[in-house]
Amino acid sequence: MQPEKYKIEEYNQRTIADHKRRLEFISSEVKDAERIINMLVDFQVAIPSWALGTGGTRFGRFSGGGEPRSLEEKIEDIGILHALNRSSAAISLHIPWDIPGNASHIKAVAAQNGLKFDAMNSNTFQDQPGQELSYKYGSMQHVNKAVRKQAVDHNIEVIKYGIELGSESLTVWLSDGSCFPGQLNFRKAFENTLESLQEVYTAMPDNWKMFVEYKAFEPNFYSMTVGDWGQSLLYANKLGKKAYTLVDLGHHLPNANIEQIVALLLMEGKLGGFHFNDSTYGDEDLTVGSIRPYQLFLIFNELVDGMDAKGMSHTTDLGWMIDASHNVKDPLEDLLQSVEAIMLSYAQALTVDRKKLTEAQDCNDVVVAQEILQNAFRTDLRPLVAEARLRAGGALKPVDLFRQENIRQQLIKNRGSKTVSTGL
Ligand SMILES: [Mn+2]
Repeated sequence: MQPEKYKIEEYNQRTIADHKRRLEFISSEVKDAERIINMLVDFQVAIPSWALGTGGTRFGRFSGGGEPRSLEEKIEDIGILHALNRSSAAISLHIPWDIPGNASHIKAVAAQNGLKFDAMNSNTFQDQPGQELSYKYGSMQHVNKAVRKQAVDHNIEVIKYGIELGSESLTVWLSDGSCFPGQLNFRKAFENTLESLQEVYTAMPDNWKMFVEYKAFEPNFYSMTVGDWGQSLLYANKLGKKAYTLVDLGHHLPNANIEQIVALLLMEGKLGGFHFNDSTYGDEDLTVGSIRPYQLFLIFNELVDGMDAKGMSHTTDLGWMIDASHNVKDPLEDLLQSVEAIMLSYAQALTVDRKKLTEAQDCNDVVVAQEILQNAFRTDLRPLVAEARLRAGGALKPVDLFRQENIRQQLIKNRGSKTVSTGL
């Protein structure tokens, strides 16, 4: 199903003259264009196995058809994305929605598509068919030790799957919390959760990382037991050096200053992973950069600044993943747009003149500081992002090629129009 190499090359040839003209202009405007292009080529964003179908709503789901019916087909979908943009070289698996029954076969399918396995994701926010004890009142926080043990055992099972696939990290997102005052003893809930996480932490190989993801509300609406970055950081610090906080852009209270959170977590050496999406109100999981592109840029500005201050590798020292869902767009087109928005914000952050910004900050020149950031944000760097794709063998305009090649129609022909992918 992947567009063939020669088709991508033919397509690129048709618009290469326009592209080269734009590239030449921007390369003369921006310092270090060549360095930025090379960094963009290296930067990869993982796609979660649950983002390839329609979902993310508790109301109607409207399948666009051709949704993947199996883990193999999900990998195939990400292979299509990666062939088009050369920036989606990893898949993040969710257990039990996508159990790799035959690990060596699944690894081979991934390798054929040029993909690696990013963080593994456990699920104790739903009861599975045949599950002995219920998570209705929480999992790792539960007042009953047997429920906590079931949640711990599940996470250890997820680690085992991950080891077989070559993954090196586990993301734990807990929906634990309470819906009403008095329902929960906050301290006991925290201590039970910490004890459970410690058992999982101990079961992780030494080269693994644990990402503790927080969320302000939903599905619990009065308290969340890992509700914000402070709580996540508490767990991560108590667990040890393999534990980190994971920031999901949609998991904050409205108007939270996420860029400041990112800066301080990096300063503490405790930012481990990142989930990209966008939202207006809460956790709508919309296309990255579709609502607040300036905020996304400001976050990347802190990411680049904070990683450079610690001598971290942009490509390997943080786990980058999209965590979005789609109900009105084609999921693959949506993901192509999301990756493009991430690359663009990253590129803009790389152009910020940090020396001048520091000078402006040191003499309290608020106006110049703002000018420096907004100048970077308002410079159109799309030709640099397109050039990085071109050099890596991708398409100059991935969404356009996806449509011209009728890829969705081919998927519908192969898989049917009534398929539903597993996920939320
Ligand atoms: Mn997330």
